[in-house]
Amino acid sequence: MTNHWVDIKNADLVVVMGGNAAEAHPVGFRWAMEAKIRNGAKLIVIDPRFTRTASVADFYTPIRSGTDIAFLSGVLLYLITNNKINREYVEAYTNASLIVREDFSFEDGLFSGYDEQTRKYDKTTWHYELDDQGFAKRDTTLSHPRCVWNLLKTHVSRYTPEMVENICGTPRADFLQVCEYLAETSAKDKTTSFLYALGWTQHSVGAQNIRTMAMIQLLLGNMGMAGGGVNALRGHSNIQGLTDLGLLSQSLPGYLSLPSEKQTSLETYLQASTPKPTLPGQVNYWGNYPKFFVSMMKAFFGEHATKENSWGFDWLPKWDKMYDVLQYFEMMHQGKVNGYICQGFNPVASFPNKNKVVASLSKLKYLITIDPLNTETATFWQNHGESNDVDPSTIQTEVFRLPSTCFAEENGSIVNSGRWLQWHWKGADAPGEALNDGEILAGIYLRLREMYASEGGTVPEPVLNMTWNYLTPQAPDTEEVARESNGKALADILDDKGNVLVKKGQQLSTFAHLRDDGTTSSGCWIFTGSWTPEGNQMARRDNADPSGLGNTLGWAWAWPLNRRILYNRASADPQGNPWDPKRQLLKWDGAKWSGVDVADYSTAAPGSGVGPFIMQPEGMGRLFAIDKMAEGPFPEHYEPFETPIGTNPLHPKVVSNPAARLFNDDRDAMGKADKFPYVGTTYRLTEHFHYWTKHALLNAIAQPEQFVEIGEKLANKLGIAHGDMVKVSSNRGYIKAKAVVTKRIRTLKVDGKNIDTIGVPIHWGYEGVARKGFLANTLTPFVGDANTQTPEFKTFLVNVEKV
Ligand SMILES: Nc1nc2c(c(=O)[nH]1)N[C@H]1C(S)=C(S)[C@@H](COP(=O)(O)OP(=O)(O)OC[C@H]3O[C@@H](n4cnc5c(=O)[nH]c(N)nc54)[C@H](O)[C@@H]3O)O[C@H]1N2
Ligand SMILES: Nc1nc2c(c(=O)[nH]1)N[C@H]1C(S)=C(S)[C@@H](COP(=O)(O)OP(=O)(O)OC[C@H]3O[C@@H](n4cnc5c(=O)[nH]c(N)nc54)[C@H](O)[C@@H]3O)O[C@H]1N2
Ligand SMILES: [Mo]
Repeated sequence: MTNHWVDIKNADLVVVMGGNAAEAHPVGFRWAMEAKIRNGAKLIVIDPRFTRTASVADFYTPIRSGTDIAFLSGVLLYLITNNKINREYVEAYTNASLIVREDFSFEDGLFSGYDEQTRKYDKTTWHYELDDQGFAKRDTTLSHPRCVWNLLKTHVSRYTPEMVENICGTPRADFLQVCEYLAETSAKDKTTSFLYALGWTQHSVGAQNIRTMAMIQLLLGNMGMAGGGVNALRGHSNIQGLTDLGLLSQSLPGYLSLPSEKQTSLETYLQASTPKPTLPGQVNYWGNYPKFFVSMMKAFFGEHATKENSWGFDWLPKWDKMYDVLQYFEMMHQGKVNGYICQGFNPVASFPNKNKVVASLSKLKYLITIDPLNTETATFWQNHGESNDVDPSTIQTEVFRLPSTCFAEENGSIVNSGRWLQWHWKGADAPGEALNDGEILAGIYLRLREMYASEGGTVPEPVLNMTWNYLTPQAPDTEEVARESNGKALADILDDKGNVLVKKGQQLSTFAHLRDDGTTSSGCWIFTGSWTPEGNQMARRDNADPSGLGNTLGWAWAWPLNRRILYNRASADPQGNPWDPKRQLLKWDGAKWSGVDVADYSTAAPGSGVGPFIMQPEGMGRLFAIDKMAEGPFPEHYEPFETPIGTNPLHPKVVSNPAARLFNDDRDAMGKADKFPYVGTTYRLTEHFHYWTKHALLNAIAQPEQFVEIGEKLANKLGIAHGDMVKVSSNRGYIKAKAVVTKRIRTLKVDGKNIDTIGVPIHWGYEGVARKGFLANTLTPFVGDANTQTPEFKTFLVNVEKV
């Protein structure tokens, strides 16, 4: 979230699209209700199903799953044509006025630079035209034909209300009603908050779904505003912490990137990772990359990391390709992986194409699961009848189960969707022989280190040189790890004039004090400030809220630097006056910004032209994403890989995302609408949490067994009655389930055809105390988003029969 949970109450319009907050985030959803009931906000829902969120909304309209880019691009067109934008904001704070290279193009569904062989883009042409000094050319009158604004207008011109209706199946009048709701919040004193989750991310175009919405927020002038923002409602309670700490295959803590094999030296790596400003005078905060990186290496390797050995750069693994989970299971499937450690992850249940996952695990030599529960993954080798019909005698994988504790059984911090690090305290001791994850990992690490020390091995340095100075090495305290993440001074840190800012040995209070000369260490730069000389900031529990805007700066601690609303300088106009006085976050006092939030770059004077989007080299929000997105600088509608209409009404030559993550055998496993005519979509229920709570009796009683939802019209046509047993099949397998016949799912008219959707909740399997049965992911396709590799769980093709 750029904003945070409590801030939702400040919105005039809450749009839930690509999520079902009432059901999946029932506690946080109170802030949407607070906006509606106390502040008179409107709540609208756009979802293929009439959900529990829709049931309390002011307005609901359906959409065909996988078509939100068309819908949102239609909104962009509406806002532009009807001049319902915050023009001043767009001109000053977005890259609308920057001029794009002459050789950039878009034709027949493809942007310039596409290579069909590698299914990748060369992004060189997606860049600004630069002047002699290397700065982007700009036309503040927005009249240059190649300024972002005019390119955007041309790009979205195809997404007329007719086209939106034709692609999305949303009735035109409903679509226009949504446009009107949004348009109202282009006023300077009105904001929209978008709440989304998997309904947007779990698509082969997931990241671009979110970009399109972010572009709407820029046009409306809603970024940086209380009650505005781009608000991802995160899933697992600490999944925000997972990305913050860089637990993805190409990441390092604090959104640094792991070097690639092409970056063979510290110099080439830092050069590639440290951007130069693209407009004069901009903050370009990522320009500090070397300070974050060197400080992290000092936290990893301590005294072993020196200037002479490039801070241990050679000890980091270098990636040759992405090792996201899809890639990894593909490699396993090809027999290229020996062992797999599965920690807090149940891929047989949660990953697409369950039969492929089981076949992949069957090729391992060993599998380790670290989990408090028995999972389908741990018992993948057992025959569970129709739902897991394997022959154990043919599977050689040795499975080790290491029982772990659960989060409530240890101290630690959890980062919520609003980037708040909240400290929590252990509630109870874990049963039996369970150890916490830290102890398990420490145990494995210390034994490996012993083996490297006594037996040697290839590249022993990363293991032997790692800092491990915890009081009890085999059981690091979460407090020690938290202090390490925050970081400290390794020598006296001086300012420009030679005054001591931080004394040697002291905890740091801000990442502004990080250095690239080895005198500071910090495990995760964005967490600097969470554990200062004043102690654990995450444990603070003062909920005072003087402004009434809900920022509660004394409650827990938010990264970065306890800032609650990102880009908050954009809440004031270029002269420094708040766009909306009742949403005033900051005030300029002649020397710095301060107020009811921690200012984002507090010393940039109004009128100085220092853009509020300080992480971007141009200091502006991007309507044209110059070099980031895998499939194009503008979002474009591509059909899901299993498309019910078999074509793309905009450009039949390029149907689906040309840069999506897809392996050859999975392409062959895609089904077509002739055999699988219905759209399958998967989702969760309040009564269960994924695949854990089927182990808990009360949850198992509340929702005892797999069901699927079928619209009345289709059910009548197929002769299926409420409570009948049905077989739902895709080109990858089938499940059997009880039919719930419902009015909540409508038949939609798309590209001249009637399209029906089958809803498949995800929570059951063959372990636990709920009724045993199939795994929903038997049905889903093994294809991922081009940027995040998130699987396309939300749209695929199925058939339904009564059994
Ligand atoms: N009770 C409970 N709460 C949970 C979880 C749980 O298992 N149980 N899981 C947690 C986790 S890890 C996560 S990530 C979150 C997920 O939170 P959500 O994303 O809110 O949950 P889902 O139920 O997966 O899907 C949300 C909605 O997206 C809709 N949808 C599907 N396709 C599309 C589309 O193309 N466009 C639009 N506009 N909507 C679409 C679906 O119909 C569904 O209603 O929930 C978290 N909260
Ligand atoms: N078809 C379909 N598939 C989906 C989704 C969907 O919407 N549709 N949603 C996807 C999403 S968003 C998610 S997040 C995934 C979830 O996928 P998983 O993360 O694989 O599913 P969980 O059941 O949450 O599994 C987490 C495991 O962690 C264990 N655990 C709990 N606490 C601890 C701990 O402290 N330490 C350790 N070591 N283990 C612990 C639990 O017992 C559980 O077995 O599913 C994905 N799969
Ligand atoms: Mo999730």
